[in-house]
Amino acid sequence: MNTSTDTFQLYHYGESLCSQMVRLALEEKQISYVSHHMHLELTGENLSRAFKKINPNVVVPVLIHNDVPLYNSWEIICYLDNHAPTKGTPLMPTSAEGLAALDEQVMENALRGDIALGDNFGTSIAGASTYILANILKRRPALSVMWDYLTKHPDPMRKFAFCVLRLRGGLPKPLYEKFIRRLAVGLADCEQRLADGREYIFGDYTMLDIMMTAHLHRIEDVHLDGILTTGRLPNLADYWQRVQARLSYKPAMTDQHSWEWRAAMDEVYQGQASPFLPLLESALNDQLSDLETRKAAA
Ligand SMILES: N[C@@H](CCC(=O)N[C@@H](CS)C(=O)NCC(=O)O)C(=O)O
Repeated sequence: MNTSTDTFQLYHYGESLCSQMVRLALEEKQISYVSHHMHLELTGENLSRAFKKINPNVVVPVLIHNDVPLYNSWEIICYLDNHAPTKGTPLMPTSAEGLAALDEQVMENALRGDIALGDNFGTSIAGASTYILANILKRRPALSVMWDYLTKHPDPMRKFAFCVLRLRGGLPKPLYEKFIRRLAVGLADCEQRLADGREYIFGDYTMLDIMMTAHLHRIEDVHLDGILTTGRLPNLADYWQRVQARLSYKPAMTDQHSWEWRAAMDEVYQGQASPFLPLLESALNDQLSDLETRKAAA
């Protein structure tokens, strides 16, 4: 690694889960970068011709390393760890359990474009946030939003989803219920992994903890964090405190909040718990009982 000539530029949005993950990785690896903070739904900046030259797929984050653009948050994180293996925190697991489970767990937590919303934990937490996106889109005239997404967004599923969000204020309710049930599966799984008192998901801190930090931060944003105080997820609740106490958390997460996202959160939730919290509680209880029954039978 030649740090003196290395330059990193990050195109990102304050509240995007994938941008948060890459910023956490950059902080953990102690790699400095030039920040290009963008707005997404508020202005449609990511659909502009200028940004399409940087990423024709119009999504953030994009990390540019010495003129080479890198896409996909989990691939960027692996790239950074490979590029600077001895700098900052190593992000790959060293335990046998971690090595065996990493790929599957990364795919479970990633915002993958090749599966439907709600088919893994990552896309479920993104889906559960869409009331916030709808509220931000409401700041712009419906016709301008429809024109932008229908003519400029390359992803057929997303362009349709953004129009539905602008016109209906949210996706159909059964979809949110699907997201919530999928979240219960992931939360129960993490609780179970942490149950032996380990500090992080695979023992030592890894890229999976980066992904979970962004997801738990989002659980707070969508006012589902009451799930951490029910007493059903004691290890995950402690883990959440632990990842927030890391030096990476403030610069990568809270220092990067975007005003329109915070305003939308306040307007959507009005300081109250999400109306989906009871469903999350009951789905989590089912999930935890199921895991206990399976453990007892093993
Ligand atoms: N697979 C990509 C997903 C990137 C992604 O979906 N980014 C979202 C924000 S988290 C985005 O830019 N959305 C804007 C849009 O689709 O218009 C990654 O992991 O980086």
